[in-house]
Amino acid sequence: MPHSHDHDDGNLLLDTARPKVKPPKRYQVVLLNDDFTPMDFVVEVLVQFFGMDEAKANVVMLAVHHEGKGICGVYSREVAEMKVNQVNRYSRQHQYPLMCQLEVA
Ligand code: TYC
Repeated sequence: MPHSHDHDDGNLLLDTARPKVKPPKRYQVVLLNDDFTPMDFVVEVLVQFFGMDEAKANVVMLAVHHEGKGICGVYSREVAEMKVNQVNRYSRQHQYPLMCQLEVA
């Protein structure tokens, strides 16, 4: 008569084979300051790609301007990578050096 798991459903195979499931990592999309990208363009980017309203976008833009970098949002790896690529492509299309990058949260 088994006794070590007599409080569970008795399915020792499933019980011992079950892998540890870790919560997925989160990734922050970070915007970097530069001396050339116009403030209005940065605000437009924050509204368009991060769903901020104008007021929030202005606060974040000024924080990046004064502190050198700032977090635009925190996402799964797939979504964070997509946003970084969208922002950098859009900035290059407009010939601004605005840089967006990924960091593990
Ligand atoms: N420093 C820029 C300027 O004075 C504005 C700016 C803000 C640029 C945030 C990039 O991520 C940035 N025009």
